[in-house]
Amino acid sequence: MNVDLCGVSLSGPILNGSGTFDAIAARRAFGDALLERFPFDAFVSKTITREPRQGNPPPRLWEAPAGLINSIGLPNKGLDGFLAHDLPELAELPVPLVVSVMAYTPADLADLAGAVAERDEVAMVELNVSCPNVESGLVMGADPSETARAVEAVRPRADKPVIVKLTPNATDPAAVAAAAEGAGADAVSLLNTLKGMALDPRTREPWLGGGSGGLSGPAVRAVALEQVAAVSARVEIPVIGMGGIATGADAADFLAAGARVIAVGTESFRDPAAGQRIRRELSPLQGHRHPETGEPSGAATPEGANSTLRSA
Ligand code: RRO
Repeated sequence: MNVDLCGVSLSGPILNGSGTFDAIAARRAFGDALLERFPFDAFVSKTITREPRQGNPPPRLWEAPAGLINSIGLPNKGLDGFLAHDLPELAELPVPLVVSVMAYTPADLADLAGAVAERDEVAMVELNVSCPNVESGLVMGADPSETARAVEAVRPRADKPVIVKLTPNATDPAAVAAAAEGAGADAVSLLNTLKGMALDPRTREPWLGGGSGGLSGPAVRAVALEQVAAVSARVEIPVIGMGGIATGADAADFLAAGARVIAVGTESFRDPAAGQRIRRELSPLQGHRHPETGEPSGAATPEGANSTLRSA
């Protein structure tokens, strides 16, 4: 099941969604067994920022029907803390490392992405553009030209593949994907969480310390599948599909909709070994795929996958 993602060879098509699997804590809990049976074929770090951040006040999670609303607020050690403490541990993982970065201006994003991309331990950089550009007040990833500006700033600073993580909270995510591609992105990943809110049932005040949050899990799967299909139809660069994938059949659907590889997110909170299980369940559904293009070649239609999407 070898897959080429932007020139990086992966031993399969399963990634994690950024921020949904703490590999450093898992290594502490499970020891080297984690490395021997690592659930993903590439590992995506939690998003980092230039400066350390505390994150949002608690509560940070709300369990929704078939999903989760989070308002974590990007707690992280900042670039220096990440490079000193987390990167050496993440470099021990047996799969290529993708580091997710976020900043509040294109120039700061370029500085951060450049500092990360120059490290040998890092295979690819993912730009999390689900945040406002403080210069324009617009959420970078909600607007095609803002996204293009961010990617244009990063492109000359990173000699590694650059993935743009798309937000579903855009009028036309496929137009944002096309803008990212036009500005030099090597891949897009989608989707990040959908804006959501929950009220405390006793007070009717916002439950989450951050006020509102982002919805993920099976509740968003149909939305994600539609956006992955729309984006895949619009761009030539590889698409990393995610949003509520919980089974091999779900993964097969996203691949049939045009994703080159898929990512498991919220399901890993329920079952830390979900990535492995999904890989196992997907394998008999996949048939033979070309390792570089991801195209199926003459094999049977994967069960659970809507192959008409490919020819549509
Ligand atoms: O940290 C978060 O609260 C967070 C981030 Br940076 C993100 O990109 N998506 C999300 O659902 N939560």
